[in-house]
Amino acid sequence: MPEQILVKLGGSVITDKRGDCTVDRKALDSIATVLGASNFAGAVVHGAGSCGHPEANRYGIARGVEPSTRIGIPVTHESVVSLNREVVASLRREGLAAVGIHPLSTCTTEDGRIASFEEEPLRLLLGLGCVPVLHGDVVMDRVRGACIVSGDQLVAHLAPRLGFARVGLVTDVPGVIGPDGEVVPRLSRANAGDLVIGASGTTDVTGGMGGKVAELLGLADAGVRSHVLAADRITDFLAGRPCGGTEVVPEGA
Ligand code: IP8
Repeated sequence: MPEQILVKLGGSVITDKRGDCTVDRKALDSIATVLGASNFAGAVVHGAGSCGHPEANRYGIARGVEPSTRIGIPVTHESVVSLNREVVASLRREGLAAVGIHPLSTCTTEDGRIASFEEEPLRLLLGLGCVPVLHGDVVMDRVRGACIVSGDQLVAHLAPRLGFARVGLVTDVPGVIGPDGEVVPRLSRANAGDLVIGASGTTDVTGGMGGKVAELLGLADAGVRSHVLAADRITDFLAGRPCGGTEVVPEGA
C-alpha cells in the first residue's frame, strides 16, 4: 500500500470567509489538481469556513443545543455538507476516488471532545485506495445535546488511530507565527508557552490558530508529528520536500 497521508484543508483556504457559504472554487480546484497529480493516497479533512461557522455562531451550537435551537443542527450540517460535496466533486474531477464522510453520522462527543468515532469504514476505504473526505461538523454531544467538532480535532483523533505516515494542515498563513512576527519552524510543548496567538478575524467558532495549535500539541503528545503549511507549499509537502511552515513535534523530539 502506498504511503498514506492525512491532509487538512483550512476553511479559510477553500472558502471566502467574508460571505455566507462562498466556496473559493479557484483555490479548491488548484489544490485538487495538485492532489490528483501526486496520485494522492490517504484522507482529506476540511474546515467549514463560511459554510458552517456563521450558522454555528447564529445558533450558539459550540455551547450546546436545546429544543429551541435544534433547527441549528440541520442548518449548520447542510451548509458544511454543501461544501463537502464541492470538495469531493473537485477531487473526483482530478481522478481521485473521493467519498464524503460526515461526522454527524459517525461520531459523538462528550462535552465537546470526541467520545466515539466509527473508524472501520475509513480503514476499509483507505485499503481500497479511496480518499475519504471528512469535515468539521455539528455532532451529537452526550452533555451539551450537540456541539461543533472542528476539522483539527478530527485530525488529532484520527491520525494516531489510522496510522498516517504524514499529517499536513494547509492554511491561509505561512505557519504558526511567533512573538517576533516570524514563522516558528518547530513547535512543541517546550516552546508553545512563548506564543500569543490571536483570534481569527472572521467568524470562527472553533478557536482559529489557537485551537489548531492546542489540537496539534495533543496529537504530538500521542507521538504524531504534523505540519502547518501555506497552500502554495502543498506540492512540496506531498513530495516530502521542505515546505516551510511549522512542524509540531512531541516534546523532546
Ligand atoms: O472549520 C467547524 O470546523 P473547522 C465546523 O475545522 C463547523 O473549525 C460546522 C462550524
